[in-house]
Amino acid sequence: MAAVTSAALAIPSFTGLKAGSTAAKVSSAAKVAASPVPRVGIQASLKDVGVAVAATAASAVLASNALALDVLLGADDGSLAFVPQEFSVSAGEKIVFKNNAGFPHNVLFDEDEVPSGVDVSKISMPEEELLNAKGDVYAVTLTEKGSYSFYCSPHQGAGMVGKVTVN
Ligand SMILES: [Cu+2]
Repeated sequence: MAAVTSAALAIPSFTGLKAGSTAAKVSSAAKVAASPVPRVGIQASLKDVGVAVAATAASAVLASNALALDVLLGADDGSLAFVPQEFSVSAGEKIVFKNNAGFPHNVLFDEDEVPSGVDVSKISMPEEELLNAKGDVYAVTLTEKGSYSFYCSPHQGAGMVGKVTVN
């Protein structure tokens, strides 16, 4: 009797895992949600599993946006700019500069335009370093409230400058 029960349990759990692995192949984003998928339950059809994966992926994106602000280095049209060029963050919120187009770029803060007492060498990229490949990131967290100006040294003359207000 016990053997029959355990066999009956094994079949649905195998089905659940298989549905999960099929969904995970849909996209790389689905992999993030792969582990919770088997918990959806053995009754879920493949279509239901797909919906659950999409919902989980969307909430993961929202959660990461709440903790960090992305700034593109180089606009999609190739122009040499920070996108957005002027923005605000909360003190302690992470700013993630992402290499997008027209690189190499870097991110240097202007020592004359940061709140007093802030050491720009601690928040800027190392002077000789450049982001050379698409998707390279430089992340910084500013804790002193106030306004900061920053620029990309290869493209400062072309107007690749930006401003962030920390509230
Ligand atoms: Cu640049």
